[in-house]
Amino acid sequence: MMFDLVISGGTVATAADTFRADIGITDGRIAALGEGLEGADSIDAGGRLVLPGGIEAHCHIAQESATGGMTSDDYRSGSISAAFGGNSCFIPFAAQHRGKGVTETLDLYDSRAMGASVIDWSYHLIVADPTETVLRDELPAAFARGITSFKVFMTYDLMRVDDAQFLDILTVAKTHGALTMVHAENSGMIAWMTRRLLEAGHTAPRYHAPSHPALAESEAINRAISLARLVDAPLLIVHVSTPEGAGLVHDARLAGAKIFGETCPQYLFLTRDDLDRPGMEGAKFMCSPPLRDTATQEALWRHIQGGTFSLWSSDHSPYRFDDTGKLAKGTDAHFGQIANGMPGIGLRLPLLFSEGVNKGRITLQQFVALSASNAARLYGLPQKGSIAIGMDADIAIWNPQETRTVTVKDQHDNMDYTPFEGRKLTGWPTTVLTRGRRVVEDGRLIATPGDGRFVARERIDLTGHPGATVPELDPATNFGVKVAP
Ligand code: DUC
Ligand code: ZN
Ligand code: ZN
Repeated sequence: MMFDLVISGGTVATAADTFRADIGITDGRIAALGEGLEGADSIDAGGRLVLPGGIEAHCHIAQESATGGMTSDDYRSGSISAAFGGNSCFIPFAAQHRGKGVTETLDLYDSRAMGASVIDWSYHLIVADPTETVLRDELPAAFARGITSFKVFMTYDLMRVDDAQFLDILTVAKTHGALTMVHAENSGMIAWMTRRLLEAGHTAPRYHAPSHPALAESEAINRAISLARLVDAPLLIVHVSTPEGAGLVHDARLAGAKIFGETCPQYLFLTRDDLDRPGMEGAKFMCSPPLRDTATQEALWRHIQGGTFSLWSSDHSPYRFDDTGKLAKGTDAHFGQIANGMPGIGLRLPLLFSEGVNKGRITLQQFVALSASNAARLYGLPQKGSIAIGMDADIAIWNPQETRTVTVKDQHDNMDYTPFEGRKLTGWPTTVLTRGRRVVEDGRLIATPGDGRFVARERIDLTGHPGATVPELDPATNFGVKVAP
């Protein structure tokens, strides 16, 4: 049998196994795994690892903030830099702003992504204005359109939902099989700390860290988990940055709640000391939640090893170090006026491979799970995230021995800095395919903008997560109220 393309001689790894095999690809799908396969076209993967293409499941692309700032990456540059970082699919956000509908928001993002992305994509929908129409009509319509994850904010005055609105969204999401995601930080604590710091004259970027205390995260995570448990809805806590927060995710999972956790490279590779650079340089390291300390890094590695985190995402939020981004409010701006976020879409996987797999902290199987397989399962992409017959031929070929020093010049995003500058990493993706099509080959861009496709996603796969409605919500137990016989 002649395949369209054969990847030969590589070592294939999935979230379950590592084995030697050729991969036969026809019509964009994996058609065979075997030995001595023949194809009309071929890629020699001798001495390389052949992995499922990464799924970057948390990144901000062509997204305007509620205050009007625009990320510096669009779907062309964002998808290209994702591909150079070993990703064959990504899921940025489509952000609803107050007063706007969900359908018009999704239409807007379609116009930004179509014809621009070099890899397959979907969106998570940020819900900032959960009106009756949104809850009744527009969220179900978004779900029917294949947008099966909704994100809410517990902080940011122009974005946040209150607890009752959060419950409404969790309930609609649960009814349809969608996954709710949450940015969990206590808004009042942040506002209060910010005011106190500014009153004391502390305006420099370094004060961003104390303005977002660890307790603000753990309080909000605890509340978010409680809300999800009340209605027995699945909930993903994004960008967990503290051991306390990770502990809450871990405990909730043990208690049988459908809670999932995500962390990001910045919390394991950088610390709040990075905010302490001269002048405004620290602004490059401002993200929310903020960077913490080295003890946190170690604790978060243990939570990765122990399985607390299902997702490892870049939270790529590209704001340049100029007046289009970090310096939009001038060089005298106080920390509360500076855009939150940092870039890293092209380095998410090399960082984890080098420091995780190569240093023996995690197995190759854990790497594959964190880079692709778990995201595929949680976000309804059953055709992606593994290497098996019938699946999309979304594949990343890695050279596990190659060492490079990270520099902004080698990034493919629209940024003018990388927070990981100067870091020496071993293990890099060299070739990436989406649906059997070369996107990047041996470090060269092959695909053209528009080659990527929108992927309509399915409901979250909750196999292995039993339900547990609380008595107070269960009509079958008379809402937990005993009635005299
Ligand atoms: N939250 C994110 O998820 N990304 C960037 C900034 C933020 O607050
Ligand atoms: Zn967030
Ligand atoms: Zn984010």
